[in-house]
Amino acid sequence: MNVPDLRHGILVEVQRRSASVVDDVTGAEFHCAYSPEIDLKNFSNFAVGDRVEFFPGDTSQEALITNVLPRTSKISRPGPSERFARELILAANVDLLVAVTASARPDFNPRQLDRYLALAENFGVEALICVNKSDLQPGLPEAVLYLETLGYSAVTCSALTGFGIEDLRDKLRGRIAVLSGPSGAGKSSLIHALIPEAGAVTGDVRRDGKGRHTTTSSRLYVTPDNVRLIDTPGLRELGLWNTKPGEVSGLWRDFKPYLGKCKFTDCLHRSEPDCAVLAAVESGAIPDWRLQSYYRVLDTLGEIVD
Ligand SMILES: Nc1nc2c(ncn2[C@@H]2O[C@H](COP(=O)(O)OP(=O)(O)OP(=O)(O)O)[C@@H](O)[C@H]2O)c(=O)[nH]1
Ligand SMILES: [Mg+2]
Ligand SMILES: [Zn+2]
Repeated sequence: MNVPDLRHGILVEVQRRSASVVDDVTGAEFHCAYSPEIDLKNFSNFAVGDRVEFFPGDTSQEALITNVLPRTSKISRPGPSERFARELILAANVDLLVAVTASARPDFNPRQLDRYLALAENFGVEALICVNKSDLQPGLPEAVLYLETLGYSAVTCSALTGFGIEDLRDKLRGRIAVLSGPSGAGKSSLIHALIPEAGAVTGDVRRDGKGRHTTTSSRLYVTPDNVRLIDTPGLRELGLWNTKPGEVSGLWRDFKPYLGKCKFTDCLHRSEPDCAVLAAVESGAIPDWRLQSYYRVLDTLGEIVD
């Protein structure tokens, strides 16, 4: 028997009994079954972005994924049955979360944007703010300029006209990125603009301006210039679910200097006396919308919010 020709690759699409793998070296895509020997205890499930060893198949045997390599990061949601007991990995090895927001249609909403930034902080993934639809409303909103002072990077672009797309591409190069953000912000349109051959499905924004849920399955797109982008519908509505109330404020970068300085050690910065965070908002050091977005996340912990 021949020695199996084992290769390394990345999962670009995952189904129940099989997955598509892109070969690290050749860039070719293989449709593989899973080896029954893989122990998923430490992995929960296969996810797009997972790095694997695989056997590309030959005349006598089908292509087979033989091993999953350790993850450097994961973005997950509660499993379908036992809530909080089992997690479902939505994307693996992500090193950049692009928080996509529209400058208009739907209206720019900094409190909603904060939710995606908190998600990135929570999973230990760097965030990039992407304000799309610059053709409707150019420039960065004031709230985003503030977020830049906290160390967040931001780009403004238009998937429609192509404005800013090369700038965005430069920031994605060499990374495994996920696009997250509300329905209708233009995530699929941006993937299409960045990777025309992807043919990502886009939908018209609903008449009520809320956007239509269009993308239904996850896919990782790989380009020759080393951009790897994951389009996953699950991220759009993901709330923080693996976080305790007391941990949420630590995800707000501008709250950090004040944490531990409140009168109560378990202060949630709502209306407790001698709260250092509330004092900072009062003095104008922290904008009020940051406090409001924090409350919104705190109030909806464990829920799926759209
Ligand atoms: N004017 C303008 N419209 C855009 C732009 N980008 C996307 N759109 C439109 O916005 C709508 C929603 O775009 P999608 O790319 O489907 O949005 P999405 O974020 O993928 O939405 P979901 O898959 O539902 O989460 C579509 O009608 C797009 O044509 C842009 O830069 N400018
Ligand atoms: Mg989409
Ligand atoms: Zn406090």
